[in-house]
Amino acid sequence: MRLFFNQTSPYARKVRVAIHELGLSDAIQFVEVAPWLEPRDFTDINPLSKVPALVLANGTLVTESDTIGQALHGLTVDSQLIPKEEPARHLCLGRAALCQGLKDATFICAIEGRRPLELRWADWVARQERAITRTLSSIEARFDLDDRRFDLGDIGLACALDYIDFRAGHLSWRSERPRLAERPRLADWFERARVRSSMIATRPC
Ligand SMILES: N[C@@H](CCC(=O)N[C@@H](CS)C(=O)NCC(=O)O)C(=O)O
Repeated sequence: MRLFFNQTSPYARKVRVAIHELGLSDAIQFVEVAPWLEPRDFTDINPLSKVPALVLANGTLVTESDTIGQALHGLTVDSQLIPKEEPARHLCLGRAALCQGLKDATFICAIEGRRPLELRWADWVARQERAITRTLSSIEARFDLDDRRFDLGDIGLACALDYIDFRAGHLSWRSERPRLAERPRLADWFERARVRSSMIATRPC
């Protein structure tokens, strides 16, 4: 199998962390690409020219990070990436999807920041930043943050928080949100999640 990725993509990172957690690193060839440049040898494989993209052993292309996560889960005996039983399964996928939205909002802000100044849409960025702040408060209040588990939803959350630190550090999410509890559960959880070996091994360099 081959995984096409780049260092800074939070979507590719989620898949790389999942691969590490599943113990599949030796079964996969990691191929670094520059998707924005639409290199021909990559667009021949993934015409969308987006990372991550997984090519299975039989040549099947799988795109979209959460779909790739599900494919890797299906390939691995005893995978804990996605619970098998309901309601745990859809709760996990729901957490993963919400955290995907966090990455999307942060990514939109980063892309806006690359435009020439006169073309930037400040209201659109502010809209995304409000979504990020509200979503983090909702996660703090509602997510079951359990250190005994690091499933697709948790991986999605850890990668989203690291990406917010990387691209939207000015949001100061640890201190700027209304305090819902004496102790900041989310920040505490992230301090432990970010030092997992899978997270350290996949840090953008
Ligand atoms: N929804 C996709 C998002 C993938 C995505 O947007 N990847 C970006 C890198 S962070 C990319 O490859 N962009 C290149 C382009 O759009 O030209 C996923 O979850 O995999």
